[in-house]
Amino acid sequence: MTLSEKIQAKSAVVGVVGLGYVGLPLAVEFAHAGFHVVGIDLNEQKVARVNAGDSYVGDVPSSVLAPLVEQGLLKATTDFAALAELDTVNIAVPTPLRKTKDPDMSYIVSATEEIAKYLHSGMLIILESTTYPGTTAELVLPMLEKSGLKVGEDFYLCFSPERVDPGNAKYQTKNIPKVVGGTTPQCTELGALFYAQALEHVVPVSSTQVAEMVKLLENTFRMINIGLVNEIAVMCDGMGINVWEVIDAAATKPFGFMPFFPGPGLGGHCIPIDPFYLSWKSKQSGIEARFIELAGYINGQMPHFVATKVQNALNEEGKAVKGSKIVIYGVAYKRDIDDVRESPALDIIHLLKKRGAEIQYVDPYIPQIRLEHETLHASSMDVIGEADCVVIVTDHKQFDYKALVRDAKLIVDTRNALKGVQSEKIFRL
Ligand code: SAJ
Repeated sequence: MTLSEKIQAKSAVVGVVGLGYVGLPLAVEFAHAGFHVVGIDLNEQKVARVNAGDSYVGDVPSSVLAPLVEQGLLKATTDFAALAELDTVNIAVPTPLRKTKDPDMSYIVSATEEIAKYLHSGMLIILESTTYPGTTAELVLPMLEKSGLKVGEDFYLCFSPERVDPGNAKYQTKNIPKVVGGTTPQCTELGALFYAQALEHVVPVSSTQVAEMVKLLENTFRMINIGLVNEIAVMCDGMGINVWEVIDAAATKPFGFMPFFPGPGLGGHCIPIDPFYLSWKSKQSGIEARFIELAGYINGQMPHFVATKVQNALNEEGKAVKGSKIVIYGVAYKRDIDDVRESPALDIIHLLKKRGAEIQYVDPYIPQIRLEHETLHASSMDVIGEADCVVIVTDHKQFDYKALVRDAKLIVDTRNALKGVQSEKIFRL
């Protein structure tokens, strides 16, 4: 049977390298569609938990995972030799930034090295990790063709951006349109056919570079618009205008406007990072990505702006930051999730501690955070009453904002969580 026939008959054995918040949901979707799926991950705990039907990804309930494992449709392993039995392989490994803001391609390279060892005729390889345009053609393809196999004839190679939005109940892997671009037209065709077996909408594009660029445009668009609205917030602060009211009123425009909201800075593992993959690559072609650099600077300045706002608010009470008890209300990088990666709360804590403040934090999703020289454990709501200032950094829905306004002496609200509440003790971004 040809690969195309195997895909349509669902007899193709599907592989997913990287069982994180992207890979595990994808593996589950293909198992759900009736494929035999083999997940490969270096992390033995993750592999053991998948094989026990015990999910560690919020968007994949164990009640969905366990039956697929029991039916033998999904299994996990740390052994890359499993690749020899696979017909398709999706790569969903991390693409972080180095400290120098240069792309860290080490995960993609090591995954591709393993795949190249076991590459055989009739395989479809699809890279999903967010990366700079050209990665698939310039980095992955040559590594795979070292085997002597020819792309578009012996094996097929595509790029398809992951668009997983953790915790989004409305849009999940199955119903988020899936863009896919191949190295050759035949690759694109097979990639599109593959995804069509398990996902609701497939969007074929003409090349891997287009598919890589689509993702970067999406997330750079977001990062730059957040930077713009943060700059507007700083302007409004200087002019004594309530930026939140301005944005809400501007959002009544039924066309040509899309609201973004100011905040304490830019967190997460996508938005602050992905655009620097684009600016890094464009610099190689001699083109300065000035919007990205500027937005990165502005978003990076927001923690400083918040620390100064706290200092000024304490000043109004005749208090110095030094020696003040400050409670950070919410440290996750965005509301209602348990991820603290790149969270601006960490920068704000660092800046206030540097000014001599005593810091505690309250966050039901985050039991502890690792600071430069210490681990801070979450406090209970009781600390609110004794604090000189409470800073709302993450506006979790489950917070009791009424109790906060009742018990806190002074509040700096960086998320407009206390929208409409009038009080001398509330200072807003
Ligand atoms: N943020 C603001 N103002 C805004 C929106 C976000 O300050 O108006 C901050 C958030 O607090 C957070 C950071 O930006 O610290 C990133 O927030 P995000 O809403 O973009 O959430 P992410 O990082 O989880 O982004 C993901 C992305 N999904 C993928 O990359 C597949 C992004 O493309 C989605 O648009 C986004 O989720 C989403 O819409 O929730």
